[in-house]
Amino acid sequence: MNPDQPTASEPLRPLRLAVVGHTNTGKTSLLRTLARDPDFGQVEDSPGTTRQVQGARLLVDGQPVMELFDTPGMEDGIGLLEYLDQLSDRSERLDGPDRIRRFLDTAESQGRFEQEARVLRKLLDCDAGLYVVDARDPVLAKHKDELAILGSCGRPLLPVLNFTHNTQVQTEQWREALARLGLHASVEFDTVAPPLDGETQLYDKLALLLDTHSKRIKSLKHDVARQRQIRRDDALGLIAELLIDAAALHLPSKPDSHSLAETTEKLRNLIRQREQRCVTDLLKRYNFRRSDLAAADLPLEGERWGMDLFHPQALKQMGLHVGKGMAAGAMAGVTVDLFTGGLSLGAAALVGATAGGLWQGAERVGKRLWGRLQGYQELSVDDSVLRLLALRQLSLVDALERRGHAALGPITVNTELLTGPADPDEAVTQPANLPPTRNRIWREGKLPEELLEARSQPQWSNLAPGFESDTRRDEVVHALTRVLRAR
Ligand SMILES: Nc1nc2c(ncn2[C@@H]2O[C@H](COP(=O)(O)OP(=O)(O)OP(=O)(O)O)[C@@H](O)[C@H]2O)c(=O)[nH]1
Ligand SMILES: [Mg+2]
Repeated sequence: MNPDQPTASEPLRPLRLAVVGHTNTGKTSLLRTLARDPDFGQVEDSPGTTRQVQGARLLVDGQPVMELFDTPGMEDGIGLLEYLDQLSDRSERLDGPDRIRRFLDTAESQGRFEQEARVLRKLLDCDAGLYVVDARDPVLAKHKDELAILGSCGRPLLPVLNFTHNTQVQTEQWREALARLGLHASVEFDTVAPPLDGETQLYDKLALLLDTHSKRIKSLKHDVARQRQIRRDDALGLIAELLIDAAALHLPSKPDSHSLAETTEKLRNLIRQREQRCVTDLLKRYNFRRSDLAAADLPLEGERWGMDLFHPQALKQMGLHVGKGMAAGAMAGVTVDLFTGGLSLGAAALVGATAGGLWQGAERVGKRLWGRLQGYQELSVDDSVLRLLALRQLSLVDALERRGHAALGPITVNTELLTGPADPDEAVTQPANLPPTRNRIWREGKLPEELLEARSQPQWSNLAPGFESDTRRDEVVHALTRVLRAR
């Protein structure tokens, strides 16, 4: 039996969670991040943004396992607690949930406390609540009072300490205040830049708190991890496709300098557009919007990572060695295969083919060499540009994996953190979960065999007429995906 399958003792319906808390603490943002939906609800840096309850459903294998409900912020906890105390005076010995229900029948719940009533009604209707805290706030009377009210609904509450990336957080003060109210477990989160294991921690604590639903919560947790892995593999597959398209691209040019310059620009533009397409595909795969980038410098323009692929500075920034090709000004980033004459093995090497590869593909390659005999030359991208493409896209994937769907700011790619400084003797600050040598291999090591093979197969490039995919190309893309994963 699958240990993640809900047992007979677990209810068949999805677990229902109300996301509650003071106004403007990031409740809607938390929902966006957990649901991976940047369009969920409305997020503003002002109180009272969410006015109505709205839900999102999380599925595992097409089956709903959890329903999350966003609620309006609590605004007047102090006033409401006073009012509830008065209610208890009149109707004695009501327990917490009954007292709340009594309140929900009063006219005040339609008037002065309308927002709070919506929250409490939803919490009573759910199995548990996530209490979202802006951990930058000091713990004030209003928070204590609203917690007392929420706690009296008789539903387990898991506090989520949000904004934890901020340096001004009052985590200890909050933990102490929460413990005094009997809330001993809490999760630290940041909906804008959630920790990579943030959801795992959240679901683990929730499973402890909600014993009877624990199998379903664990199935969600495992699914989140599985989907993450699948997303990453898909992303690396997209990068592998990009690299094969770029490595295989060869454009013929007449050997005069005007034609060479024109073909160079054409080649560069094809590669730039192809990189942009990869960026768009990656954003889509991670469920981010293109406007997240448009808000900032486009990734292929502007400063830092956004620098043009063929600008020598872009290579330096990634810690890449600037080779001769890049230094050659107008033709920077482009390799010219010079024709020296004859169908010799030397010519084969110039096309970038191995002897075996050349003769196997003699028909096609023959045509290319014929072109050379006619006085044509072939342009292809420099190795260092392939390296830069790989590094930039890998950095983007890392940035997307660290970005919450609540983030409103532009996507920032921290190139230095990912590749290390240009000088290998300098200390390299690597995020703990990245293998330290992964990107260094792209900077310094031998180019993967798969790219060398692609160089000898111009028909593998989807960027030029004559594109022909075959099973070998598919194999090479898969092999390169594995290389990208390992590195
Ligand atoms: N830096 C940072 N900003 C956050 C985080 N969570 C939310 N924000 C920002 O805080 C503001 C409020 O976020 P919302 O998600 O609208 O908060 P809310 O609790 O739903 O607000 P109401 O619906 O008005 O009660 C927005 O500007 C968010 O972008 C976080 O973890 N880190
Ligand atoms: Mg909201």
